[in-house]
Amino acid sequence: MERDDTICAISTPYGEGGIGIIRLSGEKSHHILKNIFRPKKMRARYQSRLLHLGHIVDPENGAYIDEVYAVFFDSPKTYTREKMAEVYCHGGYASQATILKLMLKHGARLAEPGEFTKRAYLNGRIDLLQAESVLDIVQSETEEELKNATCQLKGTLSNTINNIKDRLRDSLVNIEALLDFPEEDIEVELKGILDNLNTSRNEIGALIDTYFEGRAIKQGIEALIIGKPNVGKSSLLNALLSRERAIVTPIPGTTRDIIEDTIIIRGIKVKIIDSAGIRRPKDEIEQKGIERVKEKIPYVDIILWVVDSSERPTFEDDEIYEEIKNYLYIMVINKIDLQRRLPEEWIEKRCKNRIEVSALKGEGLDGLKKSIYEAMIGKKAKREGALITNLRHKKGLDETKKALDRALISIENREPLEFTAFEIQEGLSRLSEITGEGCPNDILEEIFNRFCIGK
Ligand SMILES: Nc1nc2c(ncn2[C@@H]2O[C@H](COP(=O)(O)OP(=O)(O)OP(=O)(O)O)[C@@H](O)[C@H]2O)c(=O)[nH]1
Ligand SMILES: [Mg+2]
Repeated sequence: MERDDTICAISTPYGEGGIGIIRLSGEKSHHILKNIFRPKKMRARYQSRLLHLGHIVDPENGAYIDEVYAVFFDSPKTYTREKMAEVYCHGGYASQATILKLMLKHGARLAEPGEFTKRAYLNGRIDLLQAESVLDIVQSETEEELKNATCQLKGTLSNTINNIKDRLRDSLVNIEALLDFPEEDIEVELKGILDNLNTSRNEIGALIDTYFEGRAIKQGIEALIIGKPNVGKSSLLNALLSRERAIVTPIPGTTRDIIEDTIIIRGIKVKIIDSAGIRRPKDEIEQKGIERVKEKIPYVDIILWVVDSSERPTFEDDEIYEEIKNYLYIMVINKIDLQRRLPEEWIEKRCKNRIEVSALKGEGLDGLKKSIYEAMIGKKAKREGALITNLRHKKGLDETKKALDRALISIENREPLEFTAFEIQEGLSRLSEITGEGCPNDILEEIFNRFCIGK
């Protein structure tokens, strides 16, 4: 990827639309656009950031391509910090493609995916965390996701990490002073360094703890409905979705395959998965269906174990309990509109977390949604600070925390301070990779390749 050349791309989605936006960035961007733009009002000089009405014209034959607005941005106050220009044309395929071709002909080259944002990062306008948040904003499907991504773009997470980095650098300076002037009051100094490291380590631990919540916000969670036949699993799916997604009948063994659909609970995408009732299978199809459910158990975030409150429990309920007891589950006691036959002691022995519903009458569903949310996100009011949503960031923080743990142990064991300094330096490098300094090229490639062209 060359950085000296001027890049161009269509930034709006492919297809018909109200307007189409074509962007240029690089030293020649103004020159290229001036070659193909004919303003309605001639001016001595194009003022930066002002919309100019005019036409895109092919200078070779004078052909008018489209009526457009053109805007020129002087560097460095631009998205990429380079000279930039944009054209707002009619949002048709031919108009956008022809303008793009003209720009290419006049010296621009087609941008690679995410190259505008990559230039913003390489030119120091944003750090890598902020660059990644741009992609998160584009890909956000819920308000919660968007809120978190915008927060990251504003620099909330970067600031938290930079503060920790500053504190670690202070510790390094203090250790070096101790190495140079060993006659200083070593106990007092060491206590200061220990406190400093402990605070940093705890802050990193707190950030790591937000990963589960962060991931739930970004990727959503999966809830598997499980239970023996006829307890009302498909009825529950339908009730949660408010539509007849799955077939419901009084015949046990109605559902044979996995059926899934997504609802949003307080801004979190929750994929609800209905499955075949678990029992001794009556035929090969049912057997395959039941195998599929069992295979899914370890991979979902939460299990909704449906039991029928109007029936006495059977050995099948207990077989299911044995399958799921080591995973996160909520017991959903269904059919509470009918007379109760499920003994309380049986329930109590098999669950910590239960909720009573009638899928048929739509009762208790809000309570169930609340329980799912709280089981996943916790009861706490949503925190305002930075959240970790990205596995790359979590891994970096995990490595940093390990390095700081080793640094703390080395002080406690009175090992030479050079060891402590080495571990702190290691932690600092891992943190710097997260914000982008010293991030290996292949990782940068991988990050920006996930962007669309034109962003
Ligand atoms: N009274 C009452 N009946 C219910 C309730 N929920 C489901 N049912 C009935 O129970 C029967 C079975 O419901 P389904 O939703 O098909 O049960 P399932 O667990 O999906 O059954 P399989 O797919 O066979 O495993 C149907 O006749 C439903 O109308 C409820 O809350 N109250
Ligand atoms: Mg069913």
